[in-house]
Amino acid sequence: MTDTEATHGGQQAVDAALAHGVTTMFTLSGAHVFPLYDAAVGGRQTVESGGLAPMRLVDVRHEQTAVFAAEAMGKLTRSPGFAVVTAGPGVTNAVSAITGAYVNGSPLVVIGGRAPDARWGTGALQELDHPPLVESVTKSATTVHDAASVRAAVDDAFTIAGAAHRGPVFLDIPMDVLFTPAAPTLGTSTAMDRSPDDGDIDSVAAVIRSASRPVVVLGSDVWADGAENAARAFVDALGLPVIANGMARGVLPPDHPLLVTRARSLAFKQADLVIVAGTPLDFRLGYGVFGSPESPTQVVHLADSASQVATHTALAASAHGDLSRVFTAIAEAVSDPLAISAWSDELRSAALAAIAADAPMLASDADPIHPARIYGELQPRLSDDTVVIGDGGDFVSFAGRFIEPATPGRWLDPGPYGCLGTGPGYAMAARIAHPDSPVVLLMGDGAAGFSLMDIDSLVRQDLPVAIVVANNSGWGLERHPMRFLYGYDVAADLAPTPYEDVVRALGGAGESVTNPGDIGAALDRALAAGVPYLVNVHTDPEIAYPRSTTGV
Ligand SMILES: Cc1ncc(C[n+]2csc(CCOP(=O)(O)OP(=O)(O)O)c2C)c(N)n1
Ligand SMILES: [Mg+2]
Repeated sequence: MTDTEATHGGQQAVDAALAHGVTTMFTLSGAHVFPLYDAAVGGRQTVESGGLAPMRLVDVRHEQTAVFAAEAMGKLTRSPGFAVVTAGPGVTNAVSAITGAYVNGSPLVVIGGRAPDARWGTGALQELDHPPLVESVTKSATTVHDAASVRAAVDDAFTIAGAAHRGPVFLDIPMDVLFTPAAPTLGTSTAMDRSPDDGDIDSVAAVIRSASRPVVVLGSDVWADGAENAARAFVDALGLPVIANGMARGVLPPDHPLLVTRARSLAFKQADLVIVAGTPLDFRLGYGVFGSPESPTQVVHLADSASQVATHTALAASAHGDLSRVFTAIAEAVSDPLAISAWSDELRSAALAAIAADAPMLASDADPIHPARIYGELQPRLSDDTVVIGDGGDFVSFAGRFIEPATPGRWLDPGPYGCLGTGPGYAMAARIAHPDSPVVLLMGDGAAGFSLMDIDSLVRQDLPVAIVVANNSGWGLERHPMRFLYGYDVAADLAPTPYEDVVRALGGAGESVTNPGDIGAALDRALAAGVPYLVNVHTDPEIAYPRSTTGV
């Protein structure tokens, strides 16, 4: 078939997605989007003969799971994930997940169905003008009104979503436009010039050269921009200690002498320069204010694009562009390693001391179970390629502290938008993107309630995942801050529900654990199960993750 043959909009959209290397469409059914399915499966003949479908169709039980899964494909593969949702409630159910992708900078294309143009304004089923709803949380949100333009519009959507700074693109296609065959016109995408500015690089280099206690923070965009090797070469060449966040965790392996993530507060207090790369200067980084008011620390911000360079705080210097080129250019401009080994050794020692100090907590025999004990058992069972996903409050904060990934791009946390319920969707994507790697999904019992029904989708589609729920019978990360602020808590209690029974009913398996000594064997069974397997660990409701702020 040539590109100029008349095809329906679903075919045009799927052709465009395939041309961008997309292999999976996540969806929940609705008649408004049937042509997209028809194209994905290759039509009736392919389905009836059991032939090879052009694109894998993964259907779920709630649209948010479809979009969380597509977002996670973007995070894991660094090219846009793809979700299709039906008109009206299909789109509104997708909004939180689209927003998460926007805040996380995850490349994602979402196509929504839409009531037919020919009926617009007459009260058609699920008639809703979606783009204004998602405009503020997407890079682009438009409606395709011309049947011949679907291919070009979807092609552009993938190009825009995948270009730094990455993010979601939304398109809706009216039913009559989508069902009507037309000869597609092709898009014309142009590559952006992402070279960093020489002057910016020189300024950054000058600041770095004069620092005596610098520290580097590597964030998710380092991974998203494919800059993990350049980042490592940069810190190795200059001898810079590193704190890793988000998808950049694992850029330096746990035994690397410059990895000082666990000495983060000491580093931020005493550094004279913090170089933040590939992540915003948001609440997770004290809004970019380090040191003390008397001697504030200098800050350099390196971003994947101009729009991401912080404007809310004073910067000593900044640079933006292709992050690999940014790192390489700065390393060349600084040229010699800094004479800071006493400082980096001090931070590394502090990090190792913090890790050593955790040992008793990780081995805790407390009854009820201390949540840290779960990590004590999990740590030795994680292979270097395991994808670890966190969906929850305190339990996931403990994960951030105790799990140090060996490679980047295999740690999926809720990100700064912090939307609970991502877990099953993220796990689905991890299992598809890395079919040969173990996938461990860590969930709070509260978080589990948002999307446990989508274990059904994992079961039906033969996507085994080891699920660990830390069941503290409540919303721990709300219970304890409320007690701290008010002296009491409300709306924070849940029951010690046997969530494994839910998974069993859906065709998976699982067990409850109340004895710390039984956790390890239960994890082994979960990892070997070959089906979604939920280990429901009943943990002490009184234990809060030790934190200094509520993150507000
Ligand atoms: C969709 C959504 N609703 C509410 C919140 C607020 N919130 C943040 S953490 C948290 C508690 C999570 O409880 P759980 O998953 O059981 O983990 P725990 O803190 O108990 O370990 C809540 C309700 C949120 N982040 N996202
Ligand atoms: Mg909980």
